[in-house]
Amino acid sequence: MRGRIHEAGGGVYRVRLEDHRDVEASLRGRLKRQQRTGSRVVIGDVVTLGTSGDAWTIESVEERSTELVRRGPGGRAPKLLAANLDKAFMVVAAKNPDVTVELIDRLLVLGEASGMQVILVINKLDALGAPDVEARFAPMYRTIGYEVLPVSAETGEGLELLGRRMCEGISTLIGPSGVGKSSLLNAINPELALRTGELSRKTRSGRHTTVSSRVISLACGGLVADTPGFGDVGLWGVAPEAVAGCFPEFADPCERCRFRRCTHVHEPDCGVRAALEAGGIFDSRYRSYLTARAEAEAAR
Ligand SMILES: Nc1nc2c(ncn2[C@@H]2O[C@H](COP(=O)(O)OP(=O)(O)OP(=O)(O)O)[C@@H](O)[C@H]2O)c(=O)[nH]1
Ligand SMILES: [Mg+2]
Ligand SMILES: [Zn+2]
Repeated sequence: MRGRIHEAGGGVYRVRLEDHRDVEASLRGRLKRQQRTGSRVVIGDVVTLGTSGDAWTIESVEERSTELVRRGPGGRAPKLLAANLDKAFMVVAAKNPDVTVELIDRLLVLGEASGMQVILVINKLDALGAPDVEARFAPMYRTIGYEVLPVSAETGEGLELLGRRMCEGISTLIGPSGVGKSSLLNAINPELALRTGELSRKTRSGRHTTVSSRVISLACGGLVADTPGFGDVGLWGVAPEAVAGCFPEFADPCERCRFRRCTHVHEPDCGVRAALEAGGIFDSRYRSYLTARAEAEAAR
């Protein structure tokens, strides 16, 4: 019997079987040992189950199409959070907390590195000054090729399209605490009644409202992985050589670099820097690239 891990915690897994039943299962001995050595079974994993007596056991894990990994600061071991997600909604707020290009670029790099399709969501469109924020960021990221969805969980603006995107396949919402991820899920699927928090209260205690890892089934058939752990998106978490590949607009200019292993920092005849000078690459994106690259080198 095949199934997908919908919830993981304390050595017990809730698995949605292909026939739509939900069962609890534990790991077979060999997988349990691997769990300790680092290759974990996570939500989103597709597994094969067997039974021993009337208990379900997870026998094997299928190859993953994507991996959502959080890399720890200072070279701490990377942690796999979820597998086989199709889409990542990178959520920022137009205000409270305020958004910067650095934050957006960090989120986009994280998404690109995971192999997922990345969609940028700008929430709290109802906030004072939000239209200016939208005008500053949305056109730039659309030019690069990203889908940008300005929304408000409060007024419902833009939620029809976000809901449609969320109802296809498995996705996840990633973004700092307080941007409104749980509020958006509640607005799209009110039966969920997820806990949402007051920004001020959370900031003071430094705690996140969402703490457990699980897959949520939307009424429309979509699945959403709810994973805490990207509170500050501190690290870019990518190998130095892989950073340029996380900036989609660098792909064509890269073809024109004289050196195959060009870092686009100091080499002569660099296609990326030529594109930057010609206005084909945004200054802020190139700055984010340099920051990401430097951090990746430092973390090596
Ligand atoms: N004005 C406004 N406030 C919003 C909107 N969406 C969410 N909020 C408020 O922002 C605060 C944080 O919302 P949450 O949904 O808890 O944020 P979260 O991203 O799930 O936060 P964590 O679970 O801590 O990661 C709450 O007080 C919400 O009421 C919106 O569209 N407009
Ligand atoms: Mg939340
Ligand atoms: Zn180059």
